[in-house]
Amino acid sequence: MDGTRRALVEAFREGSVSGPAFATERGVSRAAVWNHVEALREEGFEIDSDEGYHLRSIPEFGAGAIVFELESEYDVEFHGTVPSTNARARELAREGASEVLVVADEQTGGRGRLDRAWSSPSGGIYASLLIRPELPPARVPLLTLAAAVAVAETASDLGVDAGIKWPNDVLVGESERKLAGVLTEMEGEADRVSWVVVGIGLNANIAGEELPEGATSLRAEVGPVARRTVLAGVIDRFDELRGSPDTVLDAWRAHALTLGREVRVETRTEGIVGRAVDVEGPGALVVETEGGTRRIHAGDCEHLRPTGR
Ligand code: BT5
Repeated sequence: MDGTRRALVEAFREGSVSGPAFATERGVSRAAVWNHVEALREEGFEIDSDEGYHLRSIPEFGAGAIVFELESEYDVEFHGTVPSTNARARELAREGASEVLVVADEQTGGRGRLDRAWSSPSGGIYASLLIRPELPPARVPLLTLAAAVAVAETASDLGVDAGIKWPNDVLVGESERKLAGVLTEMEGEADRVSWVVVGIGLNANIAGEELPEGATSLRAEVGPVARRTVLAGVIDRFDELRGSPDTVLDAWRAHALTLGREVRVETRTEGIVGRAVDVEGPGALVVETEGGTRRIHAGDCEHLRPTGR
């Protein structure tokens, strides 16, 4: 967010502030202050102007509100409803855009991996980050792990008992109900990525009854949340991990529910049963089987026994 606009929101949040005094203090024109106020009002910020300006509320969700909370520098495109934020981000990628976060309150055609459906009622967080990292395609799975870490840590900060099932499911509690999933899509050549879209679906302010079986939401776990703050927390943490890729695997291990567990992993060609012992770069699950050690790069993982947590 523009520095003056951010300072203005911070100042008006504290109490009533006179527009001219703020303008003088920041060294900007009164008209500029007025323009910022009008733009914020259009974004849904409630600003009183009886005796000076006073910020009454920040919208729970929306482009302006997310940009206000975000520390990292992404453009935000917000939709009340959209078929799929990943599909929209792919479209933007084809138009040449980058560093854009596409967000929706609801999706009508949300997708999981392998073209599965992602249930996306209003009240969730559906977000797709379009980036053009300097990475060989083979290292892209690291970004998926980073996104799962960012969600798990943000949920834990809210008091949710969240952990990660390989590679990218964020699950809650002993019954391992699914809170979030990540769908990464990319285009590139052998040695260089052209673009990556990291899509995150996080059940936020959704009632349990509206979710598929085996799923949970932040609302069901800890009550309603301000989605702008939750999403900004996830994206800023993701941005940090993206900036120090060498820390991703350890961060992932720290939240892993899969390591040390008996698992069954369905790959495209076979089902592998064994004990998951580690994750290796760029995101392979290491499984000890009766026939020896296997490194699995992609698949669906099932935890075969309860955690004992
Ligand atoms: C995932 O797929 O977990 C990745 C989901 C990514 C969704 C985001 S939302 C923003 C962006 N735009 C999109 O169109 N997609 C991304 P997968 O591992 O294949 O899991 C899919 C399975 O999770 C489904 O088959 C259901 O069993 C279950 N499921 C569907 N909707 C769910 C929900 N809202 N919460 C929990 N589980 C769900």
